Amino acid sequence: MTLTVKRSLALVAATFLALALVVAGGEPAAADPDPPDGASVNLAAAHSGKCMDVISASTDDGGEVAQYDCNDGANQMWRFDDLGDGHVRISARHSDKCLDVDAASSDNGARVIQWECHGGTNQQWEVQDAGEGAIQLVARHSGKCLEVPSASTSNGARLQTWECGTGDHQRWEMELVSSPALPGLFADPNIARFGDTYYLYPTTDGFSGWSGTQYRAFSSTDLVNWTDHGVILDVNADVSWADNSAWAPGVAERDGKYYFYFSGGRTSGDTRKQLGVAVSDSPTGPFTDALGHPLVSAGEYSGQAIDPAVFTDDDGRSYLYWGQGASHQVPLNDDMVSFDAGDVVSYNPPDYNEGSFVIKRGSTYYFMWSEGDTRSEDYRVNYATGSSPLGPWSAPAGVILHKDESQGILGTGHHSVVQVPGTDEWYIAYHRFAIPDGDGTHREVMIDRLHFNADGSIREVEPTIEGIDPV
Ligand code: FUB
Repeated sequence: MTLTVKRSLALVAATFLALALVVAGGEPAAADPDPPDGASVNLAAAHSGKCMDVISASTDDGGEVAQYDCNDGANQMWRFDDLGDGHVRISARHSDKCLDVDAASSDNGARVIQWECHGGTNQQWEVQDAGEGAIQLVARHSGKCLEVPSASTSNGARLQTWECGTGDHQRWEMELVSSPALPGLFADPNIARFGDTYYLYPTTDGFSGWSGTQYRAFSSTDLVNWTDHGVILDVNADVSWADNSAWAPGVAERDGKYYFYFSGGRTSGDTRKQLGVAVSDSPTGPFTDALGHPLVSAGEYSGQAIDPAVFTDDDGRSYLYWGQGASHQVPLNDDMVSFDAGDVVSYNPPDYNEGSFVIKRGSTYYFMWSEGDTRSEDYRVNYATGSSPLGPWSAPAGVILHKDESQGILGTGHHSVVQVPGTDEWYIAYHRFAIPDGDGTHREVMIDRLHFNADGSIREVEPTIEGIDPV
């Protein structure tokens, strides 16, 4: 299945701009009523400044939705998913249940609750521009607006739907809380550009023990709007020597074929991870295991055989990097599915853990890696420089991506980097703990700018909540 994921931060940006202009006494800008797909927001009623809230953080079907003093709780964070037809699904982040008009009533005064998401039109909302940076939310089944009854300013006032008007108690102001590049839980993004399109290949996250089996591919022409091409490889279904732990892939192209390097483990017997390679005629798969056995078997080299990444140099030669606990680096043979064991070199800076990735800028090669444990909020990225794809590498040059507690951004790491062709614009894709309530198995993918200093060193990345503008 191919699903086009349309994200737009325009509304949020316009909201902030409009509010800024109002504060400054200028003409408010028109908001673009286009919701940020997959983003999470707080919604404050314009008349009271109070936030849309699931009372007592209930996770039950029928949990009451009211206004309450804004408090940053996950029961006040609402995720917008674009349904692609002018409507959105709005779900509470603490419960994953949907904003729902009770019993699909079309009456004025119909109660609004949370309920398991089922796709009914009483769980679909149209986002309309309500001026001055605010929006109205119109229930699809009834055409009525979400409001605070009688413009109450009390905590606990339960929300309902009513004929749409112009009152502030039907206008909602959004504050962006989280806006991942890909909607949903994903990690270890490997970003690449083939032809005129960018591709992202992440780990599918949200499974205890990282036990997911499926890899998906996403494509984009602007690094912001991503198309989900569905499952491109399932290690349980498609790989004879693995049945889980589909982690952190890498990708490369050669002569019109695409090579997908991946790790897999087994749930019984020898559960150590191994590294494989799959091949396809398309960057969006489906991919087929090229060898029928691992490319790197467990125990062949020190550390865990995970986290492959490929760098292709200007002369067309590709290099494979992998390893957790130890970094191994080797030129790939022309077939892209083998290498000469005698060519493998290792480089182990003191805090190296995993997530190797190499780029070249000018004549300098940058070897980057993740330090710490992906379950730690201190997970971070460091780098070294060298004069060839295999080094020798300098001493670690310094951490270039780490948490920003002031924004609630934690566990930033396992990254990859892409250059906009013909420019010196670079972007870093990485994961962090999901916001809210993420951890080492509930992670989200972000893309931010990567800048170089005049001396060629990498400037520390400023991780953002909102991500980037389209390139
Ligand atoms: O996503 C599973 C594992 O977590 C990856 O292989 C590591 O790099 C870490 O991010």
